Amino acid sequence: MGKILEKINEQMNFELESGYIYLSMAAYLKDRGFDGMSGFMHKQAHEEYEHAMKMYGFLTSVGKLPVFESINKPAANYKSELDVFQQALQHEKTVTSRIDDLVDLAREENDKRAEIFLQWYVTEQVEEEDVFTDLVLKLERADGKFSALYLLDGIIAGK
Ligand code: OFO
Repeated sequence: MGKILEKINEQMNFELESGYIYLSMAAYLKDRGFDGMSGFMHKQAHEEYEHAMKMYGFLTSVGKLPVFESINKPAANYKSELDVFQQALQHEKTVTSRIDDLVDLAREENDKRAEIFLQWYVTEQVEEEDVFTDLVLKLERADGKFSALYLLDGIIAGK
């Protein structure tokens, strides 16, 4: 019996943890008065929940019981709005490398259903990294100036 289903279960928990981190970031941004950025992070948190539920659905459909683990406490404070988005980008890079490892393992174990299932996540991660990279760049250019940050808050609200 291969390890891939165990590892997808682990990733399901990590997706939930990602959502928890983004919720904490949303709370920080709301506290700082950036409702647009906060709403964006709420949306990301919801997406992470959906990513986890897709895995939940896959596991149940192949006869593997999904097991939920404890979720680590996320950071409550950040240095700045830029810091939040830089950390989120870093986090997405971690997710990408974890998904890549899962694909490698599915191939190693010649589990085609898992490999095909994981393709969706490979594509999704390209989009996620692209979105966060763009926002980090914009925030770097804002250089902590409130007028620019408020302008960006409106732009990010629409994403
Ligand atoms: Fe599910 O990690 Fe972001 O996307």
